[in-house]
Amino acid sequence: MRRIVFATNNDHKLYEIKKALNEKFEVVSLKEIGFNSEIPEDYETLQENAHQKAETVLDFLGEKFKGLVFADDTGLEVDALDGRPGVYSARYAGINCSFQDNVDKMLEEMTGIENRNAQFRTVIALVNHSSSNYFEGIVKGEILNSSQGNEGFGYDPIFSPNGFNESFAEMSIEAKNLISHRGMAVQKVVDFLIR
Ligand code: ITT
Repeated sequence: MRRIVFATNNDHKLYEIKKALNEKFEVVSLKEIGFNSEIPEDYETLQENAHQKAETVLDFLGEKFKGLVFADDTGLEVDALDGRPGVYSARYAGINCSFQDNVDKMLEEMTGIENRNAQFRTVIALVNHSSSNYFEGIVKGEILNSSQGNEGFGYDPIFSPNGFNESFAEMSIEAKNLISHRGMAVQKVVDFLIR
């Protein structure tokens, strides 16, 4: 089976992607290749950050590595907040904050705001030593008034995708993957590689 290295330090993402690519590709984690450093994300766009993460790991693997590396950068873009926190979603409540800190801050900032429309956007960078390709996935939905559910990670307990009465944190990984930003972007990667 074809192997792809996934450049993430987020175990939840790793798990989702492993499920999504199950049987099509073998997803290799950073732990498995012996990469133990923080991956930088210094840019102001999802695409540039995704590219930087994937390239950092490709450089680590060196010229002899002939395979593919991919990385995803994801942001929650809230209409009433002019698209914030967007590319800064991981550190919305401050550097080294927890998922819960971010959820609490979002609920507080959205208190009393009627327009709850938001979207998750993922950009995946897929790189090797001769090319880079990008794949975007978007899911639209709304920010709930309080947390619901215990599955998933990040902002999942307060995001409900359009057409569903549950939050992402009330869905199984398989159900989330079918409609999510990451699931959509991964499907485009699969179509590209299997074309
Ligand atoms: P890597 O960069 O190591 O992949 P990360 O957690 O820093 O992991 P991102 O910068 O892409 O990943 O994501 C920013 C934040 O957005 C992340 O910390 C979560 O809080 C949130 N997030 C990303 N994907 C999400 C999802 O599917 N559901 C809920 N929240 C998500």
